[in-house]
Amino acid sequence: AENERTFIAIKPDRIAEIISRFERKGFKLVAIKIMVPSKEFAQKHYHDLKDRPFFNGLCGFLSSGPVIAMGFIKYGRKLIGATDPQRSEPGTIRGDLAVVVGRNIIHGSDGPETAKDEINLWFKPQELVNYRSNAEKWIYG
Ligand code: YYY
Ligand code: MG
Repeated sequence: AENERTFIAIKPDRIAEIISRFERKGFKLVAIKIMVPSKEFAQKHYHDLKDRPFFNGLCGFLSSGPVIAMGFIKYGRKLIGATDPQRSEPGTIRGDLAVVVGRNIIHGSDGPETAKDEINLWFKPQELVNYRSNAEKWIYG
């Protein structure tokens, strides 16, 4: 649907390059901030994976330093690439910029429903901005 959203979280290396990939593809940035998530916050974010053996390390990694959290309008995961960077296609963010699975530099929500939950977890309603981009004005008048 037209209003589907994606939640993206990245580690602070290559911020500009990663944002520009979404921008070039026409994703509209509606929320952004930098924060250091607590371990408890990371556990909430990854709650679906709490029974996996890598859960503790993964939450430790997410809370180990600053994270840039972003909400985009448009849903899609193709730009991100497969979970394991060794299997991500060249041209995807993970394929081009990541090396090991436990440190794969970018999180993207796995569907429009999860995206809603994740945007609600990471952002307050007033942190989401409504606007029309220049491309939308140009195309739709
Ligand atoms: O959605 P995506 O990030 O592609 O994969 P998930 O299955 O949701 O796992 C989240 C996160 O966990 C993944 O980005 C790296 C880490 N992980 C891991 O360290 N080892 C695995 N075998 C699977 C996932
Ligand atoms: Mg996932």
